[in-house]
Amino acid sequence: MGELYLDKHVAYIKSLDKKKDFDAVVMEHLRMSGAYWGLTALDIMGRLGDMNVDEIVSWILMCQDDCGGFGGNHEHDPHILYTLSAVQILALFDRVDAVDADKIASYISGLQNEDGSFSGDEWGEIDTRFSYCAICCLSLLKRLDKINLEKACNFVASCKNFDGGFGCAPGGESHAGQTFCCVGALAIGGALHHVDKDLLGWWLAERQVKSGGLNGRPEKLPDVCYSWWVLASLVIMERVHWIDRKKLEQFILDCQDPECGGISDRPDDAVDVFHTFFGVAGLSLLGFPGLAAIDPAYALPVNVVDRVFYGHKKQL
Ligand code: GRG
Ligand code: ZN
Repeated sequence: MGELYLDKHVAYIKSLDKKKDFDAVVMEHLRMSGAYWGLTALDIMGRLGDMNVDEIVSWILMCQDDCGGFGGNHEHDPHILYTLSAVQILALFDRVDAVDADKIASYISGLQNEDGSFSGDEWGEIDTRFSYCAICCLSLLKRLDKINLEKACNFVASCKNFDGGFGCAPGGESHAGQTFCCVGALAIGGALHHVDKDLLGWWLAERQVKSGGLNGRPEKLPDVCYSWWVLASLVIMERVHWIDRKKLEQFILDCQDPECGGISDRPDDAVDVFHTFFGVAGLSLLGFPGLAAIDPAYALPVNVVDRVFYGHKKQL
């Protein structure tokens, strides 16, 4: 088995907080999601305890708008993507009670459209990514009753294509990222009967290329983040044995920077926190030793999801 440079990845993620270079500026507007990727990766690697919880929680609270939604950073406009990331981070730290769940739920329910779809923010762009964010976030807040869940799931189902995959809107090309959002939303919403598991399982398994990596659509290059989008969908549908797991594991390990830590999209590219998270998360789904299990629908450690729903004691 290849080596996972766990300590290096922990050091890389921790170093991002202090960085003030170009990457940090680019990251500024999606800092909330960046924080979710980094912190969840740390938790899977067993190192979340090193972080200053109160400092992070008070920064998250500063990013909340009066309407209940969260922005990507302090004084940024609210968006459903960052609202999910904020709630996911609070769940990681067992601090969901620090926010008013009804207020967040009212922001999210206000984004649902007549056809069951969700807009990402007040500007109205519609995408199945936002359906996933709405359903995942409300489920974590135990407020799924605040939307029309049946309509939400029917809209997601209307984005299913002839190949079994899903797109961003009805008629949109199948893409593994959107497919994860739709399968995840339907799994959480209790509506997986809309998924043709064999047809979609086949399309997803075909995403594996010679190097062992996975791509997001036919004819495209492999990329470590699809080790999440594709693999999580296969795990939810119980079809993960349809790909060569050992070859995928090796592809992810080949994308590590053994000196400075972090994981890139493809071998020898520059690392970033997004691909570091999805690499570690993919290895977790593959059962790599030394990593905590991640839930394929909520994209949070299994022990965190259990704590949210069954109130298990904090595991430090
Ligand atoms: C909590 C895990 C989690 C997600 C939140 C934001 C979101 C919900 C989901 C995003 C799903 C998505 C659309 C992922 C795809 C990201 C990606 C690699 C896009 C690149 O697409 P192309 O077409 O690249 O530029 P390809 O790989 O097709 O060449
Ligand atoms: Zn990628």
